Amino acid sequence: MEKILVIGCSGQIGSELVMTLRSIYGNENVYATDIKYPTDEVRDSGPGQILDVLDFQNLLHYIVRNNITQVYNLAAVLSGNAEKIPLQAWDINMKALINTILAAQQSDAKKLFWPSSIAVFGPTTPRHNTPQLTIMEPNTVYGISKLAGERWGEYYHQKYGIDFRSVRYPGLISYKTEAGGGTTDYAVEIFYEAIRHGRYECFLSADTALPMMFMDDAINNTIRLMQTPGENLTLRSSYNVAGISFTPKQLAESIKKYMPEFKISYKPDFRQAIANSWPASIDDSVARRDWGLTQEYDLDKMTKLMLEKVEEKLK
Ligand code: AKB
Repeated sequence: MEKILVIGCSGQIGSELVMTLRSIYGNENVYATDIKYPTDEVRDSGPGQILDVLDFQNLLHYIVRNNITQVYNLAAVLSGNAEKIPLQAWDINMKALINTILAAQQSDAKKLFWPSSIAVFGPTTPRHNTPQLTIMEPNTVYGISKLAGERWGEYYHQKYGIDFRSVRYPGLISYKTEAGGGTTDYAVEIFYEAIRHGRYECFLSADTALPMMFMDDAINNTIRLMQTPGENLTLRSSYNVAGISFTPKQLAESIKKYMPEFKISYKPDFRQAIANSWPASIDDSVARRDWGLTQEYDLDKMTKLMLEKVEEKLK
């Protein structure tokens, strides 16, 4: 019987991941923690509490007391915010990971999912169809912490047998909980502004291509990776995930198919430099081969659903 802990259950990924895991493993077997209050559906459908992953003793106690066997640790300061508080972000991102690894060593929670990101790549990485193994010289605090985290995960797997699993998420697009502090957040904000005001001022330039993925695809693939027999996994650092690559201009054109009056303008800010250092598209053939990464949503299918759901939500 798996007992699963999701750390960061109130965030963009966590609020949806918890509900999907509960539908698979049973509400009572999926524990949800965060330093922020969760959504009503997360709070009301199963166990959980306010818990700070940086507080190691409390974390370990919670894991042992509830016989946790798997942890999804989603706590992180994202790329844009991390640039404003570099050393604090480094501290939070690394400590959150190391605490869950150490807790895994001292408990039965040996299986650990930790999200990495396309931010592990940098300006010297090949920008198109970025390979799984390539030059990695990230120049953002967030990217440096994600790359270091991948190395720590692989190290603890090889040396101490921790069942560490990870994907390099592209930008994630969802309607339930808004993202916060990332460079790819424009691709979520744009839908809210389209519905509210019929227009959007984008903080990236028109032709900035970045890889993105709709949340349902991200959640399904994350769970698929966690359910794959360990012997099939040839990588214990983190798997490339391509998603769909598009520019703000292409996203705006997709929105216009459903909202012809929609208007976009561009006013790049400090996040443009971050986006310029990331890949435009990704090669994820290793993930497809090892654990069957797939994806259901293309740009227009995602746009249509986002517009419908954000409109419903704002009503
Ligand atoms: C961010 O923009 O910081 C994140 C990411 C790509 O990891 N969405």
